[in-house]
Amino acid sequence: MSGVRARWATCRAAIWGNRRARWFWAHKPANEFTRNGFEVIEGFLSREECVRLSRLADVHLPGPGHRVERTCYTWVKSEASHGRNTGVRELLNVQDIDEGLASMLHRRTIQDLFEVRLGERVEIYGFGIQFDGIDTATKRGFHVDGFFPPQLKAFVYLNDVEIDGDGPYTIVPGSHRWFGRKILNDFANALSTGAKRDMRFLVPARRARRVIASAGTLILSTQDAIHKGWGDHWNRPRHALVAYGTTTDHFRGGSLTEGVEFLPVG
Ligand SMILES: O=C(O)CCC(=O)C(=O)O
Ligand SMILES: [Fe+2]
Repeated sequence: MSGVRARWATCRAAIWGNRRARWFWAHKPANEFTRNGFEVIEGFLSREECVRLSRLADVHLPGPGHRVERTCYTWVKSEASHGRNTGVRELLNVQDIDEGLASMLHRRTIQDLFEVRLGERVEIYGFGIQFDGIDTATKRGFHVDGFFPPQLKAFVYLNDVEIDGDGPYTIVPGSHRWFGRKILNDFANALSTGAKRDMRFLVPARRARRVIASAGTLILSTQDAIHKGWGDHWNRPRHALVAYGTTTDHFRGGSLTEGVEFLPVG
């Protein structure tokens, strides 16, 4: 496809995706999660469980990206060529090496939390544990992970996030319902060299909420809301458990595969 046609295809996809997202959110029950695009629930995990999961990740995360066991692998973001979020390492499909997480998945604890808010069934692909190292230079700015289908993430801080320098999750309340601004940003990306789904313009940074919270706090989030990790993450690394899901209607099955392309073959 020629450059112009590819760009036009990107713009059409942005319009289509945002229209479907707008329709999706227009038909949801009214509550804090559907209004803001996220909800913060304190005390979801005990401090002991937070320490246990952080240690489990620390055992496997050092070194280059590699397979651990079954579908569990590590993803070292600095191995991607885009140069963003280079301080992040993640252990993916942790449910395959940890009974506690396997049982949480099976009991549908997180799925239920989303379901009561969305009024529809939700599936989780799997759990990741992220180590987000100190990074004041390469953090990706405001973006959405996708427009449609809805991508749902549940983040649990595994250590206290007390100040901006601890790297809080940052999200613009209500922005999952925005339409024109997201499309314009995607047009701008198609016309320049902007990364897909970056939201660089018309985002009022003052309205963004930085989630400062203690270890064990759960953040339910829909990733079509405009969000980012905090760019000036200077104080201490952050560990977070992340559950990745979507509505059952859009679930493709299988477990997490993000970043597997960077694993050594064999
Ligand atoms: O780690 C964070 O605070 C945000 C990262 C992010 O953009 C995401 O997980 O979609
Ligand atoms: Fe994101």
